[in-house]
Amino acid sequence: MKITQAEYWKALVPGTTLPEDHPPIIAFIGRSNVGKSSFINAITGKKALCRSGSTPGVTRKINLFLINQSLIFADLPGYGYAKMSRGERKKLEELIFWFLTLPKLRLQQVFLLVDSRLGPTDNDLEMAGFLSSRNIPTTVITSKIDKLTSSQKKALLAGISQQLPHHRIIPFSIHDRESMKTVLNSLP
Ligand SMILES: Nc1nc2c(ncn2[C@@H]2O[C@H](COP(=O)(O)OP(=O)(O)OP(=O)(O)O)[C@@H](O)[C@H]2O)c(=O)[nH]1
Ligand SMILES: [Mg+2]
Repeated sequence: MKITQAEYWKALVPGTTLPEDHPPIIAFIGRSNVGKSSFINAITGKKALCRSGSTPGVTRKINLFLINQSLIFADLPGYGYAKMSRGERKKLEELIFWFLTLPKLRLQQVFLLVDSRLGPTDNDLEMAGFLSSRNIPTTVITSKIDKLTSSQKKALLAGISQQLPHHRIIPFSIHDRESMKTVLNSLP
């Protein structure tokens, strides 16, 4: 897929609805600070499309972006940020599950981002299980692969594919053009 157009469409919060004939959605999910917003910016080639940052908890809403007038990218808040208050964390987690269980949601695919350095957390494995229980096609993106040496990369990827054996796994870095091409080629 070649992305020629990417623009902010709208934020989705409980109470707002989507038109029934909305374009199919690809959603980006993962723990806080794993690199979801940066990932969208990298593959769309628009550095400031999504707000990203070094402090976790940057994305607080479900932000929808219209891609090539025919597809929606959904940038979700992250889960599992330990320093957030329990109430705030719960609110974001509820928002994620509210979205994933919206009736008539045309969710085509999820990109589940996992930090290459940490491997899947319990929350990531739980999310992967939830997505597969609902038959939502899921690709695992191992983010920030540039932070690893090549031997670390091998060992970590082997570990991750053991923990998530039924998933396609794409190693990714916002600094690696080849990994961006692989992701874009995997899109319809
Ligand atoms: N080195 C490196 N840093 C990255 C990469 N991807 C993201 N980052 C950095 O990681 C930090 C978090 O990125 P975000 O894109 O805001 O992460 P997020 O998953 O959207 O975070 P929340 O919105 O808080 O859930 C930022 O400082 C990014 O610059 C990558 O591939 N390599
Ligand atoms: Mg974000």
